[in-house]
Amino acid sequence: MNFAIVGAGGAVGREILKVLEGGALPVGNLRLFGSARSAGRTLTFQGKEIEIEELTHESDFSGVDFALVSAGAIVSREFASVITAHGTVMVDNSSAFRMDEDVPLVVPEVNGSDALNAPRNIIANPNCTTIQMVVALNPLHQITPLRRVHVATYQAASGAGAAAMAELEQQHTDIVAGRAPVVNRFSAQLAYNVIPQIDVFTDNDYTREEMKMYHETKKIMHDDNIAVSATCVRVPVMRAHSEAIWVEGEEAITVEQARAAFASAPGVVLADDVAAQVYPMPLDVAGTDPVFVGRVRADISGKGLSFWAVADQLRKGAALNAVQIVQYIIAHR
Ligand code: 3JN
Repeated sequence: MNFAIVGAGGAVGREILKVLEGGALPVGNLRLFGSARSAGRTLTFQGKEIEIEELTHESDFSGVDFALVSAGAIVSREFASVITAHGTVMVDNSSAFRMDEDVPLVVPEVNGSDALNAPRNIIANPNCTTIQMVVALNPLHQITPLRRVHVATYQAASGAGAAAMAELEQQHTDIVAGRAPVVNRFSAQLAYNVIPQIDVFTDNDYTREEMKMYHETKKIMHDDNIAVSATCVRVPVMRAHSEAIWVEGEEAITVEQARAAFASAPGVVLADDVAAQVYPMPLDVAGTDPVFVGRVRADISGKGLSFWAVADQLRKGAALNAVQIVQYIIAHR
């Protein structure tokens, strides 16, 4: 089968290339697309150099079965018709189409079959924080319908792209050398700091990132009655997002029930042994595929349940989930 990666030079694009390099999909021909700036550069795939083509309105996607697109919402909106013109299925990593009724929003462990009904040939990959949360919420939702979710996220620099990761590293270098750190990618210095803002603020004083978690969770889980209140925070971690999650369902969920559900849930690894100080941390999780869950405990303030979930934002939060959507379609159509 023939594939394209759009935004191949970005942090997610390069991670998609890595996932494909590992043999995740039956790649016949692979084409790479990028902006005018990255066009002409080459990337190596299976020992072969592939040149990045500039994405233009004249780009011809005929013969491409699936395009994995990660170049931001503006590019996705502008070029969706070019990419899908000849029947190519576009798996889009941006927020451009996520809430459109005729575009499925898919996390294969939760609602894979939604990917089989994509009338516009566009399938949306959810926001990274939502992906890892719903993978962990879904097994609990099978025990009793979840009604309220409170989450605080601890999001790595990787979520803001390769340049943001480089900025965090440079800030540490500059501070150690006695130089003033340069701030470009975030609203404040990230090194030795945490920033309680991801994306812009909306009218209700939640940020757009927080509202993505609210809306996308309902759509993926097919339940309009799950209300998510999120506080999204950037932390000086290079890769892998962490989330402190509190849930309340129609019925109480015991810790034993929750642990058993997590232990058998697809895509989840339960790493929870506080006596041995075992809990997931981003340094250990970076570069891996699953959503790791730990610190499962009963809520002492009511009938809820609290836990901690960590996943690599570039893999399950972006590249891997997109590839798994394609795998699901190939296996089921
Ligand atoms: O900052 C993060 O950790 C995740 C960022 C996601 C993001 C950043 C810029 C634009 C998105 C997204 O995936 O929702 C978008 C967007 O597509 O709107």
